Amino acid sequence: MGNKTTTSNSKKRKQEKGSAPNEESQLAAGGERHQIAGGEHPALTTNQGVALSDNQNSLRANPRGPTLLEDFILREKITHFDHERIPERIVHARATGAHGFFELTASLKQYTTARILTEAGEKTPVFTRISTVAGGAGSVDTPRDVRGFAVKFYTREGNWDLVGNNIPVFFIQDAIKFPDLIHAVKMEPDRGFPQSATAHDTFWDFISLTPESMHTVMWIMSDRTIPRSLRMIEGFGVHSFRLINDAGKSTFVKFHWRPKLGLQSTIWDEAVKISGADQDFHRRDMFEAIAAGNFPEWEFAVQLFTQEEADRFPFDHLDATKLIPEELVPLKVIGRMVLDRWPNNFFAETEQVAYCPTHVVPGIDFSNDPLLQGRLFSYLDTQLSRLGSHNFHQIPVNAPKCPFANQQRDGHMQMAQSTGRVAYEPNSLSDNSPRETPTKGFHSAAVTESGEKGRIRAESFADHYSQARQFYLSQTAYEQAHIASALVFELSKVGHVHVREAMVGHLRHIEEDLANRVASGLGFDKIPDAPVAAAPVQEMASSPALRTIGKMKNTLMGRTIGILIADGSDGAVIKKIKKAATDSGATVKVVAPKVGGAKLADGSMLAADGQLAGTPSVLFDAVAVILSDEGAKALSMESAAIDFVRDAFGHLKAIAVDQGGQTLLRIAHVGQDAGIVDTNDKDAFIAAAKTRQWDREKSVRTLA
Ligand code: HDE
Repeated sequence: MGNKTTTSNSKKRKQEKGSAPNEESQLAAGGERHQIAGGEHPALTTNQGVALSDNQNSLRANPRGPTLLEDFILREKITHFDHERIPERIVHARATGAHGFFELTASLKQYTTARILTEAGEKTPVFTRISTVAGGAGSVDTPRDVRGFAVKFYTREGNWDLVGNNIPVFFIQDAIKFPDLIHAVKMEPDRGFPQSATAHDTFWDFISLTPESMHTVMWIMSDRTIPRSLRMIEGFGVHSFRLINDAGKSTFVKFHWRPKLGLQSTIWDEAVKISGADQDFHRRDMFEAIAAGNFPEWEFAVQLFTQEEADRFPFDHLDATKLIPEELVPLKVIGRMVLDRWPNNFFAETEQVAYCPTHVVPGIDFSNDPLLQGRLFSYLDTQLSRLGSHNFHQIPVNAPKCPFANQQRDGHMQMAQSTGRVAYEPNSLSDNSPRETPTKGFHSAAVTESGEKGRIRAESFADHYSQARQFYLSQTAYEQAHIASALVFELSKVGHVHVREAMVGHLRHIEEDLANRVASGLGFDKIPDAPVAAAPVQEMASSPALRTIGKMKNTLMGRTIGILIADGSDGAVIKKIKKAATDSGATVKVVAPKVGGAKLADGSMLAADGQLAGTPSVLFDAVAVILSDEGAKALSMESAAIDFVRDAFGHLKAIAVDQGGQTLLRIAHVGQDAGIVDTNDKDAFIAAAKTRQWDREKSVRTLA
């Protein structure tokens, strides 16, 4: 018989930490442990606990003959493998998840009975999953896309799922349009592309025919949808919800997450290149941050308002295409979330976690937002097809961490063994069967509903442009240019000219100057007509809170600096820059032509964290280029080195250079500005590394 792994059996059984789950199968397999390559291992068994003697060869009729049907070991292994996948989510398939905790810092006792929001100082475990929307599970991390922001709070009163996005508004007002929206944005059904991109005909065709999407279009064309890190995005519950207090009084609430590291985005060209350099850029960033103990953290805040206040808003808060400006209803910070534990197993947790907006606890209730109302149906339905059973709540990542009991029984993959003869309520046969809890149980808000039934869009939902205009006008000039350029880029990928024209027509209602810039970027010789607006455009106060640029924190915490070196680099300069960066909280990575490292001027070797060809500057927030004259000469022949500095410059990053570094910049035709700093001035470099060199942008690309 062919190759066999040699195993020497060890009779001695050792009680090991973490071996408990395998204990039974080990006993079934004769309690034997096998020694391979010096370690002690439990017996490899079938799912029935039968030890395998050979995991390298299937059972053959003779050494060169057919494989036998009786090989139950082969069949069990292959069949299980064949069924390893469950359907991926139709939206939000690609994601990163992590465990952590939520800590309430200010009580909302006056507004709600929900214990998670009333006991300041109390910590509640969470599982948070951050996703892209359009791409499949294996797509890249950095397309232009909304990010899902879903948090499962395992409260003492049941699970509460806050299933939101990193953008506070949505494309559509009514759930009945969701399948159309998603069919339009996903890869086109006849050709199967583009994967994970809005820049194609069907998406913009749908959008151009859906004026209500214009506000969200402004957000997705902004840099919010190309985040630098999942640790640097905001989160929003989007819809209005209700809080209910012990007197039964309800107050409307919007939920917000604000990242401790501040907001930061990439430059579009940078995001595109990151997709090539590291498809898992965001997942890896989160993994490495948690492993290093730099736990991602967000503030949790609420906007609270009454029905009377809502009646005075110049928009309808039940319309998910509208937000409530912070200047109108300020945010009240009431807690924080820290993600401090990576899942043990990606499939078991990040893939199988099942969020449902219907998962609320007593004291929290829904509003009449017609988008939310549709979601209240969709998520449970989705879980049934993805996870295959009504018992999905028994999967550990989904199970409440508080006791739960009812008379629901049996079903596919039932794990619980309920006891006793009673499986109904009411009953008089059991003293300890679960009963309803009239006072503390879940109550819906007592609201009076009246009016005529029908398939009607409320008139108060008719204003589609005012907040889109407010968003655009609230941005800095740099951000406005990015929005205009993103629109030009996306619409340039649309083959149908009438769709491009229709979009520019809508932009005229948002801001005439924006429409002109996009029309010019698309090469139109005349500006298309604007469609008839369903409601007049209102002038709204500028809201600086809607910007990204001002929300970048003046820190290097959570950021990474790359140092490019080669043979002959000056070790003392490298050390100085490295220390200044790490003292400011940054992570530092050394990049060299060979991963083994470079031989420094003093003859010592410095190992690299990345090889130049595979570690472009797009992976860093700022770079230092520390080279000897010979090193610079050698690197001038390497396109990866030229790209390293050209891209760092083009992506508006600070660059620290010594004399050799300057030589490389010259060869790469990289100009000089305030963001190019001598390595002798480490403080100037650290200050420049904390931001982007926005003023440089006009010198490196033509924006719309
Ligand atoms: Fe979702 N959405 N959605 N959605 N959504 C799903 O549920 C749906 C909407 C959001 O990390 C699905 O379990 C409908 C708004 C996130 O597992 C599905 C409508 C917002 C996630 C579904 C919406 C979201 C989902 C697919 C229109 C922001 C990922 C897999 C009424 C407030 C959760 C799943 C995770 C996932 C339906 C609109 C956020 C198909 C019908 C608005 C973050 O059930």
